[in-house]
Amino acid sequence: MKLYITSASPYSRMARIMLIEKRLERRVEVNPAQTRVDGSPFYAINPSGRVPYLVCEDGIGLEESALICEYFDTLDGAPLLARPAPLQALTVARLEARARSLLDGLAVWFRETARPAGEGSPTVIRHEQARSDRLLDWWEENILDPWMQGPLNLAQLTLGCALGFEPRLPGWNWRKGRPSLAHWYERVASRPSFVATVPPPFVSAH
Ligand SMILES: N[C@@H](CCC(=O)N[C@@H](CS)C(=O)NCC(=O)O)C(=O)O
Repeated sequence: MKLYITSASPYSRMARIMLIEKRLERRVEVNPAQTRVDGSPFYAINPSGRVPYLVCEDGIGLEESALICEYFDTLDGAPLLARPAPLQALTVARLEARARSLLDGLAVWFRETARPAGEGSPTVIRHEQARSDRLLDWWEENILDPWMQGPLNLAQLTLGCALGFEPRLPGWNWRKGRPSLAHWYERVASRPSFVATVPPPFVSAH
């Protein structure tokens, strides 16, 4: 299998973490992809141009980080991710959606920051900063939910990658006033799979 990633992408990081957690290093070749570049050869592999992207052994292509994580988890018939019984499925799905909202907003914030000088929108950045503040306050109140404290699941993986996006957003101090969330994060971030996939710091060109 071939996994296409960029080292800075938090979505790619989710797939890379699962690859390590599931010890799939020998089965999956990890390839850096060129994203957001005119004429990138990656567009011939994945028409959406997004990472992560997995080309399975039978040639089928999968996009979406959560889907790729689920796929990796099912390969050996011994799933690692904690899954609720069907009647509780909504409980975990709603936590995962909340974490995904934070991650999606941070990705937009970063993208605006990284645009060429004069092209980033301060209005969009302010909007995303306010959104992340509200969501982080919500997480500070809800991080003791049993599904966030128990074995790893997609909600924890997504939230961990959102909070772990901090090297890409210089000056973002999500820990301030959120001791429970900071405590929770220390445990997740100490997993070897998280340690091995920390994104590189962002250095602004302007
Ligand atoms: N919902 C997708 C989001 C993936 C995504 O937006 N990836 C970004 C990198 S962080 C990307 O590939 N951007 C390139 C582009 O938009 O052309 C997922 O969960 O995998």
